[in-house]
Amino acid sequence: MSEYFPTIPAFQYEGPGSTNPFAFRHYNADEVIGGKTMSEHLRFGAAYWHVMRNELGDPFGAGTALMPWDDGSESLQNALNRIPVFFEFLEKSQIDYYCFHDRDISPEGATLTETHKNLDRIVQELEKFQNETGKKLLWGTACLFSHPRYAQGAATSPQADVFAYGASQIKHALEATHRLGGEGYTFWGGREGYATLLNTDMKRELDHLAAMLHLAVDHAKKIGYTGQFYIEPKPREPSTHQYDSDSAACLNFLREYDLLDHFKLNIETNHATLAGHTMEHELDVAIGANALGSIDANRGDELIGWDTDQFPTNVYDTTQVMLRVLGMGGFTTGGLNFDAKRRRESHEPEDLFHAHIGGMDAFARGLKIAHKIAEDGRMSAFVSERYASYDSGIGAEIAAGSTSLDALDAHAQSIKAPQLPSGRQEMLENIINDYLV
Ligand code: XUL
Ligand code: CO
Repeated sequence: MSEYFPTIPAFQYEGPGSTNPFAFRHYNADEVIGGKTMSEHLRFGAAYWHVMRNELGDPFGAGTALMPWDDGSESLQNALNRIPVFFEFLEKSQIDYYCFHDRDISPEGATLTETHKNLDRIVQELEKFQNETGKKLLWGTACLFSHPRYAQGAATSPQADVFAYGASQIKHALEATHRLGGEGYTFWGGREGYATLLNTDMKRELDHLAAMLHLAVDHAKKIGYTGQFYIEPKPREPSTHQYDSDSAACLNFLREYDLLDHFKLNIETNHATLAGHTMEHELDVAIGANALGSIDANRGDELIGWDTDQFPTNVYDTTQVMLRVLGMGGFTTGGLNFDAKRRRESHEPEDLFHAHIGGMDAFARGLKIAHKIAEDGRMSAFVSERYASYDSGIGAEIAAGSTSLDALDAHAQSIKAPQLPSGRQEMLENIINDYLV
């Protein structure tokens, strides 16, 4: 088999003292932490769109990425040529999963029928490489935001024929995901929103969006696909407002349209911050509804107001994420998909490896630290104690919904003015820092 990355060795774990840029300092796939191996906890995924298709352009300049294996064409042969490159990348990086949009892996044809034929051919090839390497599909999706036909939305387009085109793409992307054993199927509605309310019937658009999701759920049942559906929140960009703007908006939409039994959320760090939330906030909202499915692992830039999709390197943040993943008992169908790209200046193929090794090590450290914090128990004990007044007496009656305003009025008038214990934020921050060293 020819090597596309001849200068890059297969990564090994060498421990924290290593200075080898192609070795893990913290990610040790088979090391057991709290009863599971690191690879079982972290379930890393690589994004086909960033690894294979991102040319590293920005709004002011053309792409810079060197991709000697790619002839730059939109041909089926070029799409086939990328596949062995991607699997060599996955193998050398010890990344077990991947994710794709239909249009990342396979080009549009002259007709929609030809487009679907292209996808079938590519899926056949991906299946072969999955079988040979043991790599797995974390989730698939359809790209319903790049082509000009989707400029005014796909499921929320004012044109029913565009809706039908989108539905056709979803049907085939779902079937491809099913055939490849994909553990999930994601909806990210990049254009499912509006540029201005002057021309928008929001209620109709939301009804249509829900109709599309119901059609996908029905089709999954029909073909026997039992993977998990996800919605990926993001507030804007490319549209002015996206209906799936944050975790709370998605959950409300899913509840309103009777879809909550079929969907969980795929939460992305940079989307959380664009929504004006922390990642922890978005995760807690989802976990509270038992709806955290998967994570698109990346980070934004504090100084740039758009989706910079940088690799996660901040151990404080990865610790916060892993505290929550451990707290909910781990991923089931989901994982940590690196929806992240190199900077435009990092244009050499080897930068793909530096980027992913950094993200994997940052999450491995986050996992180890989060596990220690959980074992220590002081953080969770503090939070339990903070709400202990709801465990008995009048608090337990409030929590159980078995009291009334009359009873609370009588209680409040019979007691001394309430005293508040400290929230101890700084003490808790110090506990986290104790474990970061
Ligand atoms: C865009 C984004 C998407 C989704 C999949 O910001 O995150 O790549 O993850 O469509
Ligand atoms: Co994403």
